[in-house]
Amino acid sequence: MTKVIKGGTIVTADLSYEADVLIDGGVIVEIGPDLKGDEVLDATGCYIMPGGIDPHTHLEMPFMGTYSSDDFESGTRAALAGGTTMVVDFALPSPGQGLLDALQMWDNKSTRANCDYSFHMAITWWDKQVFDEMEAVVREKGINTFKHFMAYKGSLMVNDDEMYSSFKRCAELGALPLVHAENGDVVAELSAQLLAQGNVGPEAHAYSRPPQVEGEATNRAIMIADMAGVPLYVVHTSCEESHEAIRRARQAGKRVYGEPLIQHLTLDEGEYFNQDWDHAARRVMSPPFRNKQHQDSLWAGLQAGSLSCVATDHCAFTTDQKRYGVGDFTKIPNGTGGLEDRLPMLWTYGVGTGRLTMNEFVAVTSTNIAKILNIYPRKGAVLVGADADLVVWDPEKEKTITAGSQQSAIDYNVFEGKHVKGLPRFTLTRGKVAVHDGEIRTEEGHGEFVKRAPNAPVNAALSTWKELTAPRPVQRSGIPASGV
Ligand code: DUC
Ligand code: ZN
Ligand code: ZN
Ligand code: ZN
Repeated sequence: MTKVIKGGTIVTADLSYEADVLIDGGVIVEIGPDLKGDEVLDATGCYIMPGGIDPHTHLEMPFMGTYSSDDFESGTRAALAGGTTMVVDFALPSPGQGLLDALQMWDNKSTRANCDYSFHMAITWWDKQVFDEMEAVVREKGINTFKHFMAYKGSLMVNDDEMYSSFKRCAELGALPLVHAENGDVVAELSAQLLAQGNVGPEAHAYSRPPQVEGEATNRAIMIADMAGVPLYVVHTSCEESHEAIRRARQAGKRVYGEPLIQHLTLDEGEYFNQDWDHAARRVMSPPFRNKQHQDSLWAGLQAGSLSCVATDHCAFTTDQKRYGVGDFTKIPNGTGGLEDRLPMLWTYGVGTGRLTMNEFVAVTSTNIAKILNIYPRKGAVLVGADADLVVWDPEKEKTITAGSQQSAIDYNVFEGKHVKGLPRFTLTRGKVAVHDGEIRTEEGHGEFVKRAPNAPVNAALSTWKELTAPRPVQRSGIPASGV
């Protein structure tokens, strides 16, 4: 059974043109005028784009005494409803747990996925076992990215020595390190101070994580990556301080990628102040929402190319879960949702306002991500031979976002009341229609794990500090060469 998408305009990261798309066996087999197929999907008035790839989700994640409430079924259903056809989640070893052991746990959860997926492996502790297992993770399991938390002191956080060792290992293996860049020591100190002063409400969460903690950590991670001779990917870049560090590194020829979230692009710190407790707590995430100047910086970064892609960090907790933190903001589970809304929100506030072209939209929601994660052109492309992970986008279709009609399992939506114009008419996952005009036809378990090969050596960081890693003379006797 072949399918043909007819009458639409193909929009890729490079160009826009009118053509039909013929699909067979889950892949694109022909692109051109007047194609015929067994089943016709009408794309009149629509754009045919690579499905979104969300490089950053936390589905069914054990975190802060609970589990995030969207699992691989509801999370990927939400993704498809909004035009996203692949998610990259995180396997998180608990302290002392082996990487392969943790990966097995995430493998078990992900069997319910409705769309394709991959994992980043988190490095949450460090010893020889972790060093050794990283090789199997890359070469046998097909995971070429390792995540490092510079915050969450006492649980997920790694120290600089561990991060440097892991970054060097990534360099050897052709893997890309990721960082959650916030100075965890300073966050812990500020949090304790705020609590001691009686600032226990959700707004104090924002005060405990000012832009400086993110800027400092981003700078530090970039310098450590440079010393290790490895590129770097900075997740959820939320502020000018972090963006500035990324811009400067890229200007110096270092391969550093920044990933703003749709939440930080469109919601600001006003969500925390003079709001009722539930409203503010539902928006507690790390990093927190920032002011308008930071938002402008992020939009400018997407336009200028200093920021590479847009993610969600989808990590959804119900209101009841958020209420674990009544009386102590540090116990509010950190995280917000966005999987279903990333594409419509970015289209509306980016393309709809003239801040992004349609081609830039495709680049930052799909193609750039596929390239950075080394799955292009199987994903992120409308090309013969690519997976038919596609969204047929209707620029005239509108709705007001509301929790009542969302796919996510939680009881609210941080974008509640936002009006979006631009929504999927069809979402296809490897050729299967999962969404048609808002009607959900997902198939639990349809999603497959996508292996990602290590990057070629050409993807090494272009370090300006070569002399540091070059062989250096050593006074092996330990006695100073010229007396002291
Ligand atoms: N930030 C969040 O808000 N939630 C999940 C993990 C993270 O870094
Ligand atoms: Zn994070
Ligand atoms: Zn995250
Ligand atoms: Zn229809």
